[in-house]
Amino acid sequence: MARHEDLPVPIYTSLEPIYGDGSSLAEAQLRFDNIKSKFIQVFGHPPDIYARSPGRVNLIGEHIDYEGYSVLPMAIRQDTIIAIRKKVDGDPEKILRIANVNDKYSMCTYPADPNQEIDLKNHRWGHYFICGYKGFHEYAMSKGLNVGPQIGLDIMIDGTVPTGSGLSSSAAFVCSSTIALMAAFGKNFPKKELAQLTCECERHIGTQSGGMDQAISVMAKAGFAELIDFNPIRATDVELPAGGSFVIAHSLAESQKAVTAATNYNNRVVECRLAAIVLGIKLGMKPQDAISGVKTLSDVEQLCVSFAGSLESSDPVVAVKEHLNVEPYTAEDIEKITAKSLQSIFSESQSSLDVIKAAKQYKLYQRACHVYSEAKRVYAFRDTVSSNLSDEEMLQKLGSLMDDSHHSCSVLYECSCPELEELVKVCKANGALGARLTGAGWGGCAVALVKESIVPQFILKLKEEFYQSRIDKGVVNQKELGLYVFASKPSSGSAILKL
Ligand code: NG1
Repeated sequence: MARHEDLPVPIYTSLEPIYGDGSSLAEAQLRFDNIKSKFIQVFGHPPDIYARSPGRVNLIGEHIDYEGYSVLPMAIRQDTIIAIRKKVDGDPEKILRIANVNDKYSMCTYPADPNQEIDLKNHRWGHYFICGYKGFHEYAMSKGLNVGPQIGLDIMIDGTVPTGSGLSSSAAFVCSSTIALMAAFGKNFPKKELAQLTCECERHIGTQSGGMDQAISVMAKAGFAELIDFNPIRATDVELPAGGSFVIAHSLAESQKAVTAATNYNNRVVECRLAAIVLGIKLGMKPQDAISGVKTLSDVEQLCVSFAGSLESSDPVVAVKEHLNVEPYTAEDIEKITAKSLQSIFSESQSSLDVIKAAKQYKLYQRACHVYSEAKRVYAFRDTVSSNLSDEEMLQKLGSLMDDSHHSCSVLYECSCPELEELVKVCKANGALGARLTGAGWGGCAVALVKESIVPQFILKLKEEFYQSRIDKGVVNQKELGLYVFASKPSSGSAILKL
């Protein structure tokens, strides 16, 4: 039987298979009616077809997907819906008109040219659609698929994943864009290829994204979290224990990942690569071989494990503790080991060169300790869920793994922020079995594992102890609080809708 990542994106003719039959369905019906009428109002025609992709919450496995390690997210019900229509042949304008149901986002237009460069210095919301547009065409070309002459497109977007929240609004947008294009051009690719291509095409926005968000958005299954492996991409269903619920709460600090890439997200990708190269050299590789062959910490894990074996351990962190300095490295310190300048090591990646320009020091020890220990916690989480423990014991154990993950993100990876620290503390003080930042961090959301029976009371406490002072200061509107703190069940992945 084909694994579900080998299947194409499902095509539905009604909303029930995605949104169920309760209040979510009624809400979704209103959104689809609205996007259709706005489409007609703005473009003068109904759309040809729709696509949707969800956001996600990562339960455990932070900042390790780009190091090649497995992660464990689940899709949430908030998603991006896209309505699309191909212009008729002979359309002289050949432009892409990208509108949004939310008036906050004014219409963006771009040429219908898959080879266009994205103007990164001028960040526009429509750029995320262009990532999908470029990715779709690059993929189709690499497979020799004929998608006909360049043609204008009308597009309307409706996104409910809060932006800058660590819940992957960007991946929901890029995946739904790519899938809408695929559907508009009468194509459908296997989910694992879509996950790969959407990960690559989101990099056009300037972040060296790891692939978790696109993989879960495309491959999620209702009712399950997924263990996502990379190289090759694979999704394995993980059934969560009964009696627990995940509450997602926004710290109200916006994480502007694309804008802060050089000092935050991409900085960590570069630090991990340098840590891996230095470990490789210290463990016997020739500098030039390490520079050309080592891309991620997973590439040198075996060397680290063999070293640990000599000290009767199998933990790669043992090698990190022996071979990397706790004190931060300067560029010169690293260049003495690599015998090559950082500029030439990263000469092929402009976004990495931007990191080097901005960085004063590199915390190789701390980043490597986080990555190796977090990778282990993901498997410990998966093993706990499939163990013989009682549901109660399982929930306790999962909570404590989440707490350890947060501590590592905060202290070793330094991707937290004061608001997230406060929020996680409030969660723990009010009965969360575990709580941690989720997604890239530096703002955005925390996720807390809470006994199902106390969810309403827990959310009320968060409102009192975290949000009320912010409502008073006008940071957030009382009426919108439901968008910022909610319990979530695992939802389904991307779909094409012919309504
Ligand atoms: P979010 O939280 O969506 O910014 C980012 C990356 C992931 C992963 C996490 C950290 C993108 C699109 N997503 O997620 O691949 O590395 O950070 O675990 O860049």
